[in-house]
Amino acid sequence: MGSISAMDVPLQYPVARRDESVVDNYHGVDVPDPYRWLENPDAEEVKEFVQKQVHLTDSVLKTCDTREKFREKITKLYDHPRYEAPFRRGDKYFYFHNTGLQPQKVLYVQDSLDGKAEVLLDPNVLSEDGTVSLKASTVSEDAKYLAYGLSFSGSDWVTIKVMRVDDKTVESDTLLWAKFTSISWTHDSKGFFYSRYPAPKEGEKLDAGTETSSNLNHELYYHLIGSNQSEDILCWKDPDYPKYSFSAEVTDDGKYVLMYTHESCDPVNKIYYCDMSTLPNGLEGHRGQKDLLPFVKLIDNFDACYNAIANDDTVFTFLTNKDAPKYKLIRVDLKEPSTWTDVLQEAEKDVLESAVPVNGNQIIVCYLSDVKHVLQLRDLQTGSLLHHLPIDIGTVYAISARRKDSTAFIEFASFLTPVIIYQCNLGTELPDMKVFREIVVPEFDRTNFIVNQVFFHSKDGTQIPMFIVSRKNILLDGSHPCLLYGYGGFNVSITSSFSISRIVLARHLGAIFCIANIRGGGEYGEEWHKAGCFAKKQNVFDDFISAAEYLVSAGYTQPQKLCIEGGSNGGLLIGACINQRPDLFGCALAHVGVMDMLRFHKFTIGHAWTSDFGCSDKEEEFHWLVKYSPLHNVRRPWEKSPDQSCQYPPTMLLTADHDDRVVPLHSLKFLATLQYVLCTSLEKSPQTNPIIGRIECKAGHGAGMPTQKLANEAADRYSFMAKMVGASWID
Ligand code: X98
Repeated sequence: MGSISAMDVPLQYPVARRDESVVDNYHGVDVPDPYRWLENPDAEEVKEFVQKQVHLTDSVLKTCDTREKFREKITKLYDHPRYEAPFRRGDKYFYFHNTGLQPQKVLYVQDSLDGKAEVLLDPNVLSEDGTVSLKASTVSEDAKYLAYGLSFSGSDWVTIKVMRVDDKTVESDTLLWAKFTSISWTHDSKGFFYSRYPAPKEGEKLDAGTETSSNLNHELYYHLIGSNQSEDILCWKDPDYPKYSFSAEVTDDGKYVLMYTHESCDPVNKIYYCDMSTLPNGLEGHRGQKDLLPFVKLIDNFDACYNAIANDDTVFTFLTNKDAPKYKLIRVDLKEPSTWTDVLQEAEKDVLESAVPVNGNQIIVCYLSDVKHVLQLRDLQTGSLLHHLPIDIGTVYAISARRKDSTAFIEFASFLTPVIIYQCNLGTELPDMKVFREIVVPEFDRTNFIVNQVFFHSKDGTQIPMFIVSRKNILLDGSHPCLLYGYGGFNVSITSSFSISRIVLARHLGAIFCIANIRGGGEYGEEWHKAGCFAKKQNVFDDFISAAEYLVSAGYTQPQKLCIEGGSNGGLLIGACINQRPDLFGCALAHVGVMDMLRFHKFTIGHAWTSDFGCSDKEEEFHWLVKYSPLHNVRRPWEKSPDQSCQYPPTMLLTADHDDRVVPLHSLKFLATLQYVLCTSLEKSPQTNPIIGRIECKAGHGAGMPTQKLANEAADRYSFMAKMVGASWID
């Protein structure tokens, strides 16, 4: 689709070498991979390619005249105090807070909720540019120690450190090469469980997070405070299954350690447990021993997902999807591991997302009901409903409570509510929900906007929900710039959230923004997820395309003004959709996408995604993947469409040098292919819409990005969108 405001002069794309000699044979089918050389991030040629793309993108962004306005406005709106829900450990309270424009949130400690708060750990002092962020911070039960993970430049790698809470001294403990780890303290505060991979090879250690090698052979350790990492107790490994990953959780009563084993990103797991009181010399006694911890197998197949909620001695309650795709609560006595009983049955329509024990014998349960959260207080023993906990239409981001607490903190947000933290007192006859903190964004007036939820039909007739956020009283005359966002995979539900940059888009471009809750996500439980996996992945793209068609036919927008956006698995969604329907969109923003569906499993944690995608090593699965893989489906639309001027929408691919979740090579290879096929062919190409790559430095998959980088990136992509869809700034 031709954009309303194409570039003033055609872009000069860098010439990227094509190595026609690289051809793979998949099950008898030859597949060329001429940009294989872009898979090596350390090669000079790749660095040059990246530099040239950065230069080209800068030259485009310089012409986007709303860029500075976006940057200024977004930065200004970010400049407000933000808080997360407090949590209690020992006799202290802890919470995260950002005063506004601090690059990273800071951890505070106080003796009581209305007592003086002190900074406990400020990651902003750990780097000059705010690119060191906190991950997996955990306070010991007695609040004596904080174990915290540091991530550098947005990488998934974590270095764990330990601090004494009372005098804030940092201990010498330094644990390297942790990744995909929780931190769980034993209740004696002598140490904690964590997970790590073997250290990468020598050459790969230099700039951790830029390597692409596979993450294999995860191991579970126990670290004793004050000791060297080399002395850590190896609790579990399974070299026969190098793709397995392990995590540990000490139960609320401090008696057991539960070990979860995952084989992929599928929500299925094994559960083993160890009664730590049965270890003859405690965990310390295991130091230097060859044996792993004597775990007992409770669930030893990957038949479903099991998450421990609570235990009374040997009686455990689990949240599970075993025979219940919308999840339920079940109970087992470890002494009788073959007898499981239902505590709270699967609901007919709503997905049971979480259950948090509180106030002795109660649980706060959170359901997802047509993509909106619903909270209830129930009896832990019987599952019976005690009270509804009233919340507005939106998302519960956190429930901070312990079984021994009579107060819970509930973090709530929605498209038009920045964050409200409720303090829910359960010590009274009726639960008492009061606003503990409300985040106020200056100059944001929610009364100017309206949120609608519509249900449209996809290609195969399935009803798909979509949120539409717009200014009030808009005319449905097809005139509005529109941003459509989707994800569509991995059981991830995209619920209502507050976004400063989208509010600026709506307020100053008059744009509508929409979230399509397409299949592959968890919005309606495991069936909804599976309906967007494997051979059914095309459903995800069909749903998203139908969402776009709905927005056009209902008069919200028109193709030239419609921008699509997605990240990660959602970046793949955008890549596939511009290949399949280049005519339907006026702009495309694909962040950190999986674009090479034949080779994704070879890099970092990519092997874990075969649970949604399948794998090209298998013949049948290769045929699913090659059909929609963005990299392998770039064709000149003017050659196959009756409209000979049909071209790809203006497209921005975004990636970052330390993205070790979806390695940058996906976007680089896709970018080179799009530019070659569409823009630099020998005959005159009608492709005048720009195809550019924005490659961030010292950033990763998204988590831990400093505030100013977030604002700059949003300004770049939305000013690009504004120019491409012909939207001008409204003061
Ligand atoms: C991941 O790849 C999640 C990565 N990941 C984790 C953690 N554990 C994992 C165990 C097995 C496999 C992957 C794991 O983050 C973890 C555990 C404890 C604490 C913190 C982390 N995801 C997919 C992704 O990023 C979908 C969402 C999660 N993708 C990128 C899928 C395709 C594109």
